[in-house]
Amino acid sequence: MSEEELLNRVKELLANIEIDKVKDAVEEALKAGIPAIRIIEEGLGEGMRIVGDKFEKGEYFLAELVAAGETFKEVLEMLKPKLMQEGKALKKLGRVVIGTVRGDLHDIGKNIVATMLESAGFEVYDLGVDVPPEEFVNKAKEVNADIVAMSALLTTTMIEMKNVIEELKKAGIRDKVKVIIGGAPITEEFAREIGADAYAEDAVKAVEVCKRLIGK
Ligand code: B1M
Repeated sequence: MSEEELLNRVKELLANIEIDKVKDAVEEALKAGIPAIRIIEEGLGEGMRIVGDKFEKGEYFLAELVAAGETFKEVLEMLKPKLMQEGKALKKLGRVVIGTVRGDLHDIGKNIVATMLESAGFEVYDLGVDVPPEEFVNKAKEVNADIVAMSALLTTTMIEMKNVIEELKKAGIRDKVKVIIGGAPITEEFAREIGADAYAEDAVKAVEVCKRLIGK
């Protein structure tokens, strides 16, 4: 099978919730020498987009969303060592505090961004999901963060990003940290609107942008 066919297979299996077969297909793609980040973005990520579309159309229900989400997370764990190796980080670039904002439990994309940043050489403090603004601020102060990175997947929770920026201002550290935001509903325009320093559409861009933000 060609690289395209192998990636397409990963995508289709996840999209069709053929959970048992996804890991084998990922193993096969790895054996064929396809980089882990391509398997994540072009295989699993694309498959997940189809799952989301089907959920929206009422063809899939929460059970399918959960099954696809858990599978994605398990495969991500499996690919993490490979991702780290591909990044070949040699030195620490800076400290990043990352989390999914309050009210939001989606963490797959955030986990990919965190892993990619770590593999690129950033020291990453992952606060998990449903993170209240004070927690972002406290951790940023505690570790003397260079960057605060936020993820949101729901249109109803995007606004929490603004609240975090406000809290950073109140704590007097807004000018000491750079703020990057991302997630499916987020746009460059929204980032500008709420006063974030940057937006990245995917994990690869997030690494590029974070390096730029700290002048590397
Ligand atoms: Co939910 N969900 N979900 N969900 N879910 C969406 C987001 C939705 C778009 C599905 C749909 O209707 N089409 C919809 C939101 C609609 C809206 O807001 N307008 C939705 C809904 C409605 C819900 C619930 C409300 C459903 C319910 O209970 N009735 C509920 C909310 C729970 C909550 O958070 N409070 C819910 C729950 C769940 C599960 C728990 C079942 C599960 C999440 C499991 C988990 O994360 N551990 C889930 C899933 C899996 C999805 C979809 C299908 C897939 C999300 C995903 O993991 N994508 C999603 C549909 C979709 O997004 N198309 C959907 C793969 C991942 C790699 O992509 O997260 O976009 P993504 O990350 C990308 C980029 O966005 C970017 O880089 C990543 C890698 O390239 N990125 C960043 C992300 N964060 C970044 C940060 C950065 C930079 C880039 O800088 C800091």
